[in-house]
Amino acid sequence: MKLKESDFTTDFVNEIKAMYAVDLKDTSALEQFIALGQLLKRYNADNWTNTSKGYRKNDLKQVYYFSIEFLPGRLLQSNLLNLDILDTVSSGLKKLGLNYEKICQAEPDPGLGNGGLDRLAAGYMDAMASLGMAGNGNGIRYRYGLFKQVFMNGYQVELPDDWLRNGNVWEVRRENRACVVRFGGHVWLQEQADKTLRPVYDYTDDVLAVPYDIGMVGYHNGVTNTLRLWSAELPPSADHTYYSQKQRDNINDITKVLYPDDSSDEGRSLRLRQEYFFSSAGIQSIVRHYFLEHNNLKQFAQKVAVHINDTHPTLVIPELMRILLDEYDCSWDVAWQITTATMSYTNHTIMQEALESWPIDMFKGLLPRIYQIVEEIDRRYRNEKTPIFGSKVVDNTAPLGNGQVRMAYLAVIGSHSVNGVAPLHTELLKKDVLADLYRIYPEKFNNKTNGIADRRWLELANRPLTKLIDQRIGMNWHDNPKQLQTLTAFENDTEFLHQLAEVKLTNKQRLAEYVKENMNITLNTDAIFDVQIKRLHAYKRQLLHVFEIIREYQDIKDNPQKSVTPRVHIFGAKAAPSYHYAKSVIKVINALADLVNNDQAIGDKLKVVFVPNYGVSLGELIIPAADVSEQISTASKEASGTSNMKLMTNGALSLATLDGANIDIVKAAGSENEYTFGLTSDEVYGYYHRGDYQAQKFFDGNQELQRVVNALIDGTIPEISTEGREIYNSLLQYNDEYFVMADYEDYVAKQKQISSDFNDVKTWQKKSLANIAASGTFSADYAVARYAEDIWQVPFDRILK
Ligand code: 8GP
Repeated sequence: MKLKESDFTTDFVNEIKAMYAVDLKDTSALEQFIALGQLLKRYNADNWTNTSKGYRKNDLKQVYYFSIEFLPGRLLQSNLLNLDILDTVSSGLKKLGLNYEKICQAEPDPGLGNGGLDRLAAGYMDAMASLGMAGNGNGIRYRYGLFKQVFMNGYQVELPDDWLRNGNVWEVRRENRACVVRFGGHVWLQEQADKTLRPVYDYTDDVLAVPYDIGMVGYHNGVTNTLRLWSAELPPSADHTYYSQKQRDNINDITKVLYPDDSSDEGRSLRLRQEYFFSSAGIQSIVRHYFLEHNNLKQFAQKVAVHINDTHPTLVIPELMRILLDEYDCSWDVAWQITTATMSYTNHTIMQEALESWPIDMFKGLLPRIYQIVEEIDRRYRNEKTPIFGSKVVDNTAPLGNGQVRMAYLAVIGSHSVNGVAPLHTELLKKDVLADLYRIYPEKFNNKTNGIADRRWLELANRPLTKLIDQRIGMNWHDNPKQLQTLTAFENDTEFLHQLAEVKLTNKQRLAEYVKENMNITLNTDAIFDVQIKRLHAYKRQLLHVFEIIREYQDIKDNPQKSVTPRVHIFGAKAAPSYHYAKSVIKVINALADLVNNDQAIGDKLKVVFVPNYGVSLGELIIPAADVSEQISTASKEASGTSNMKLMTNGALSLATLDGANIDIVKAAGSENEYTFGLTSDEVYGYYHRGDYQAQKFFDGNQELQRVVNALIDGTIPEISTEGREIYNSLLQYNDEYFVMADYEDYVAKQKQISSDFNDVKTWQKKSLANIAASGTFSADYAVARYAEDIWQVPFDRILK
């Protein structure tokens, strides 16, 4: 949009007055942020209205991306960038004597997600809008996010993430689009005058689903799509006095917290209610919207694509069936044909424990009509497939089995497409996790490698680098990130490589300031910034990184005179509140940080920083400052990873196993520009098949490793006697489920190589450049374009070459 700076400053001052009835100088950064958000919403109102009108007028096929979580990050800067008014607004605010950075930081991080698949969903929303694609998001408006992580005495403590305390300036409540979602009660089939059977519901618990819409602003194209988040409320028509406090709580609880504690039955049942709640509300709203322009169901699957992001929204399948059968009198066959043609599913993990299933009793009690439909899907599936594939395969893959409703199987059976998120992951789905279903439906399986919102992670998070790139190759890459490849022309340009190093230093200084201010640790910005940022999980092997730190520490202590390349090891990670092992690793890292950071003999040769409360905003600060990107999961376990891509585009070199999308990163940037190590996924599976992995052997065969592992239990690191012992036992008594011991030697060798290579600044920067140049291919724009072409069959405007 076009905006004159003077118009903006006038509008902004007026907005402040209208909202707060005080002078600008008397407002806080938070108030300024909220006023700015309001103003932007107003500036963008025509775009938003016209986008929906345009889709309707042209009867465009719409994609509905269902995800139980979205992790958008702060929206102010990305909205400004996408509206093409970032410079005008930031300089206008400066003219008004305001601190633009501070205003941006006043925005709370939306507590609507927690990790990989949620961030991916948010990035895809941005990409859909930027491609001019009719893409809608559908999720839950959580009152509280996952948790705010603080460390007390080195332990993770979870505080409520009250992110909505000051409201959410980007959202619009649309009470007139609310719908009712039914839980529990009895369902029976009543014969109608025309002899058909219709379900009748008695004694249900009805919940009002109220949508809150957030505009998803496209990049420089005037498009604004909608992310619709549902909030659970008491139905308004009912007399509230008839609701007991318990009933009210039951309703409010549905959208209260992001991730209910699933270690209890109550928590699990709440999670199931959340899943049906947003699936049902979303599907009801889609059908209602479809019928605004159509008067029969014939074109439904040509006009609507529903995407199931991981298994949590799988109930969209039986819910659409329910509506088609019960409310539109479709035959089963017609309803099933429409449903499967509409649905597609992405799997995000091969970890068995993350493949959701629900005890049938719980499911049936909570969702009786949906259960009847799932039963019928199961019955028909068995009838159709058993004669062809035999009862063993069918028993192993049917929606109902072992007393459970198996969500992943239901998702595959009820969708026309199933995709993994990196080539290796997709192969493992076919070969292992969903192998039997792949035999039955080979045509459904395909790969869609993940992509990242590069505008957020490069253009916004790393303005100095963006500026440098623009100076060299112009700005076309902003529209078509693959053009970053042209940067390779400068791989031997000493001046450019020097400038790259300067940019990195600037970003490291920025991070160092934050760390000093918030954690009172002084960082040596000449050191290698070695970064591992991701959820804390045993398979991601933060422990291997810990081992390297212990090794470095012991080495410096043993050889105080030896010259070393200084290192700063940076972690950011939340552990699930009930994940005991992960919390022990946090404690160990913090204890190690205390030991190392306070040892005079170590000085600034080695520092360990565990930044609390890692999230999108901290990522934006840490990633541009990274020299090394730790992607060290056990091969086969990380479906794709996306921090690997974000770090790559910011010029970090990967220290990586051949897992997930690391493999594709190494291919794209060239293996000479990354540090790969460790078992391959075939080797890991080899151990599984033979059953002959012996962690003890690796331990016995390597004295250095023995000393490192022993440091967990011999008092080297104070205050971890319990945690250290647990981890020690997980390695030696329980045989090291994630092959940390097997990969140690190779990992350390690569770390040593890094320490030596880092000193050759020019060669290092050349490698860094190779990473930046090759990173464009991992843009979410391309990923979403592939989904659109292969799975959703929806058109989009921007042609990416
Ligand atoms: C994550 C994968 O672990 C990660 O490799 C991938 O990059 C990301 O999804 C996006 O595709 N998976 C999850 O977050 C996940 O499976 N979560 C479910 C357990 C809830």
